[in-house]
Order: sequence, then C-alpha cells, then structure tokens
Amino acid sequence: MAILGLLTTLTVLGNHPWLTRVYEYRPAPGQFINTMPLCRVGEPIDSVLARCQASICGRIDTVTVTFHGQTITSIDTIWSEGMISLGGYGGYVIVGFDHPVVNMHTYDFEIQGNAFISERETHGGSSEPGIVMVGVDLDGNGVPSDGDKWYELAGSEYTHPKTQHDYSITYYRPDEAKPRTPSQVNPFLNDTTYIRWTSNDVNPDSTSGYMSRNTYHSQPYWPLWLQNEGTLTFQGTKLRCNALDLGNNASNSYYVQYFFDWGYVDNLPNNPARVSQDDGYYNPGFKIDWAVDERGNHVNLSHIDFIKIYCGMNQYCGWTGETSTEVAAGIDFHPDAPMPLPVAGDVNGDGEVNISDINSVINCILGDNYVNMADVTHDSEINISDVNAVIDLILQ
Ligand SMILES: [Ca+2]
Ligand SMILES: [Ca+2]
Ligand SMILES: [Ca+2]
Ligand SMILES: [Ca+2]
Repeated sequence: MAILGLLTTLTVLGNHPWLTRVYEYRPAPGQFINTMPLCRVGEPIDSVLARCQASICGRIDTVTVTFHGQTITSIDTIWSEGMISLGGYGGYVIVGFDHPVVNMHTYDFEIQGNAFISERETHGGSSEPGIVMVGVDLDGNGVPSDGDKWYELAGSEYTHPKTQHDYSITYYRPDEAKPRTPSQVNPFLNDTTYIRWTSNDVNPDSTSGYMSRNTYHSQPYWPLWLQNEGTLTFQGTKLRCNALDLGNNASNSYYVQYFFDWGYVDNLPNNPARVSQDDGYYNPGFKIDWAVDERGNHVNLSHIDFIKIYCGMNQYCGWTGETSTEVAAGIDFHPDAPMPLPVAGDVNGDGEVNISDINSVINCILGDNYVNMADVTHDSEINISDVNAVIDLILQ
C-alpha cells in the first residue's frame, strides 16, 4: 500500500495536460457572441470567464475509493467538450496551462477549433484561421500583464505579400432598435448595415463596411458585458481572405474556405487522437520555435506562460456570416518536460544575452517595475549594477 500511495502522490504532482485557465476573453462582434459561451445582460466579466473556462479547459476529477480498508484517491484529467467563438477579426482569448509550456523544438502544444473538410473540395471547407501569440510572464506575477512580452507564432502566411502586419479595425456598437435593412439578394440576411466597422486596410476598398446580421441568430452580436463600450478596436496581423462561393447565385451559394498550410487555430481539422500528426490533413499543433518579435526576427524562447488566439481574418461569407475563429480546447504535448534553467542576463526572455537585455534592465529602472530576471546580481534591487552585470555577461 505504501507503493500505491506513492504512485497516487506522483499522479497528483504531474502537470495537467489540458488548458486550465482563461485569463481574458474579448471577442469581436459575431453571430455566435453571447451564445458561445452563453452570456446575459449585465453579466460580470468574471462570470463570462468562468463560462469560457468550463467550455474549453480540462478539469481534474478526484475519485476516492476504499480498498482493503485503505482510502485511495486517484486523479483523472478530463478533456473539455465545449467551444467558444472569437467573433470577427481581432476578437481574442488568452489562455494558459497550470505550468509553463517548455520549448522542446517540436510541436509543443495544440489549440483546437471546429474546422472541417468540404464534401466538394479537399483543400478547403470551414477554415477560420486564428493567429497564435505566445506570452512570457517576464514580471513573474503569474498572469498576463504589462510587464510581460508577447511574440507572434509565424504561420505559413506570415510572409505572404497580402498579409498585413499593422492592421487595425474598429467596430461601432449598433442600435439594436434601429430599422433593419434586409438584403435584396440574400434572403438570409435581415440587416446588412447591422454593425459598422472601419479599418486601415491597405486595400482602399476594404477600409469600411458592415457586419450583416442573418436570420439564424437573433441575439445581439455585440458582447453583452461590453454594452458600455461604444467601440471595440483590435490590432494585429491580418490574413488574406480564403473563401470562394462555388454556387451559382445567392440562393444556392456554397462557400469553401481554403486551408492555409500550417500555423493557425481553426484552420485544419483537429486530430481526434489529440496527438501531433504532421500529415497535412489534421492540424499537427504549434511550435514555440515559430515565435518572432515585432520585427519578424526569430526568438529562441525556452518556454511560454500564456497563449493568445485572435481571429486573423476580416471576411464575410454571405449567409454563413462572418469568419470567426472558434477555440475548442488545448493540449500541452509534453506537460512534464523539465523547465530549462534560466539564462543569466537574459532579461527579456528571448534566449540570448545582448544589448536588448541592457535596455530591458534600464526600462525596469526607469519604469520602476520589478522583473525577476532583471535582478542579475541577485540583491533584490534593480539598479546600475545589474546593467553592468549584463554588460559583463555580453563581454564574457
Ligand atoms: Ca505577468
Ligand atoms: Ca470555425
Ligand atoms: Ca535576451
Ligand atoms: Ca540587482
């Protein structure tokens, strides 16, 4: 029994392989907003986050049984079966595990969606790509915060000439009581001027427009817990549109959204076995090694603490509505990988010690914020001696 007890203890100490935490959920408007997850008017954000967590995070079940007079507790980790919608371009969620995800220089983690293959086209179907960013908890406070650093995972379209890296869009809260303007050509759209948006799209024909409302979803598309915000603005990388209507006219339209090669959430179908399988059919997951800084340079992260997923496309597909990334669940492919030792002097956590780390220490001094790694001299203060210590490490 002593051995069994030890095994039970080891199970408890293991890291949870599924997502365990939703830190932030800020969707753009969309046809599944307020229903996936379900939200009510005036609902506080903590309640909304709890609903998201119940939808996409795994949970731990504790089972206690009595065996030969001994009470044995076993731990089971349960996969979540729900899904949340991020709405139109820019809508996002920030999630995490109960441990940092270690960079093992292979597929490190997976975020699932609900993409599927069309019956008429093997290279497409439903594909609503979400861009992934990874965050490092540089200030060590355990939550995403201003002192942290984020990096985009550069997927297959990162360097495509039609990818816009400085995209910004603003949505304007609709008046739910305004008279509707049904579409003259599409009977499934009952308000074609529902939610106005403006953007800095490089294509001058795409700098403003409306998110239409369709007959299938009658609830407000604007997040109910954000009713006090007159506008919602999102920034990031924007991917080119991927949809074609293979139908002949509006009444028999058949939209196919063509898959991108790799590196996006809700782009390729999920592997039902929840393993990494790089076969071009299932989404094999994400590599931390794809991380790039704001200038597009590769960064060598040892681990990440947070994952942000945002809808990367501003596209409207007739009666099927706006393209909106869904997030279903997430898995760390190697939850018990040992955390690598921190590199002395690597204040900004990009795996190298160089002039950018000197700047990071100076920023800590000037901004009066404490970042663990900036205290290179380990005297619980961040000052000029830490700057000198980084210089010494660079010159070594
Ligand atoms: Ca933090
Ligand atoms: Ca989807
Ligand atoms: Ca560094
Ligand atoms: Ca110090």
